[in-house]
Amino acid sequence: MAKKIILDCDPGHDDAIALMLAYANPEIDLVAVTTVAGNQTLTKVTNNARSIATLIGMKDVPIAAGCDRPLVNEINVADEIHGDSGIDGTELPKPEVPLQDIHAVDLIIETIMNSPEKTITLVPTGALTNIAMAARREPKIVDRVKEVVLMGGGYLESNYSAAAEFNIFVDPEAARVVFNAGWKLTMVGLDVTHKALATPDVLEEMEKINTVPSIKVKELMTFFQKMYKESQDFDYPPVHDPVTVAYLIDPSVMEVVKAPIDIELHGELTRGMTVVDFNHIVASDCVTYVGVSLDKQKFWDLVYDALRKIG
Ligand code: PIR
Ligand code: CA
Repeated sequence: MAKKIILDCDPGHDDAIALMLAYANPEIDLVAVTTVAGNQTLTKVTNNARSIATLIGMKDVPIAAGCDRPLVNEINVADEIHGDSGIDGTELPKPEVPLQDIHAVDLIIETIMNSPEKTITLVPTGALTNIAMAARREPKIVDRVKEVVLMGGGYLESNYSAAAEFNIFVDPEAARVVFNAGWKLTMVGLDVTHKALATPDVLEEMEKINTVPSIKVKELMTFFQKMYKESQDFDYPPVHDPVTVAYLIDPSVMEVVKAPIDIELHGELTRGMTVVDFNHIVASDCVTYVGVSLDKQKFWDLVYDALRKIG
C-alpha cells in the first residue's frame, strides 16, 4: 500500500523536487500540498507550488495556503538562495491548478481526522508554523498521524546562523511544539542533506531524460548552484527537501538513530539550534529519530525515476 503523505512546503527549488518525487513515485500517495511562508512570502511560495503542479499536470491533489508568518518571529525570507520569486532560474507555467478555499491548517486537520488512524504521514519541508498550529488547534491529530518526517535542523551542520538551519531558525517556537508533540518524528537535517549534492553528473542525467520538467529542474539546479556558490561557497548545491520523501519510499536511503531532540529558544547565539543528545542510553519513551547518513546513488535514482515518469 502506498504511503499517504501531506507535503507542507515553501517552494523553493528543492521543495519543488520533493513535490515531483512525491507525486510521481508509486510508493507515495500525495493527498495534499500545503504551503507556509519561509523561502519567500506565502503568496509567492503558494504561486510556485501551483506553477509546479501545473508543470507536472498535478490536478488531482488539493493545494492550500497556510500561515503567512512565523508564530513569534517576523517573516524572514531566503532570497539570497532562492531569488526574488522563491524559485528563480527558469520560466514556469502560470499557476492554473486552483487553490483550495480552506486554510492549510484546517486541511491538515480535516485530512488526518477523516482518514483511518495512523495512515497519514506529515512531511514538512519548510518552517513548522502550520504543523504547530494544527497540533494546537486539534491535539487529536498527534496520535492519529502515522509519523512526521521533516527536513530541518542539523546536529553538526548549520546554514543560517552559526548554530541553526533555516527552517528551524525561521520559526523556532513552532519547531519546539512539533519536536515535543509526542508523535514519531524523524529529523532529516543538514548532516544528511548536505550530501545530496546536485553534481555535474546529476545535471547531465536530467539533460538526458530530456523532458520539459527535467530540463526546468536542471535550470533550477543551475541557478541554485550559482546562489549556493555566492552565499555559502558550495561548489554544488545541496538538494535538501526530497531526501524526506526518498526515505519514505525506501528507508535504506538514509540511516537513522533514535535520540532525544529539542529546540534551543533562548540561547544568546544558538536560537533555533536542534540539540540532539547522542550521549545517553535512549529512554524507551523516546519517539524522535535523526538521519545520519545518505545513500546518494539510491537517492538520485529515485529522483531520476520520478522525472522520467513525469515527462
Ligand atoms: C535552503 C533553504 C533555505 C535557506 C538556504 N540557505 C538553503 C530552504 C530549503 O528549501 C530547505 O527546506 C531548507 N530551507 C534548508 O535549510
Ligand atoms: Ca524548503
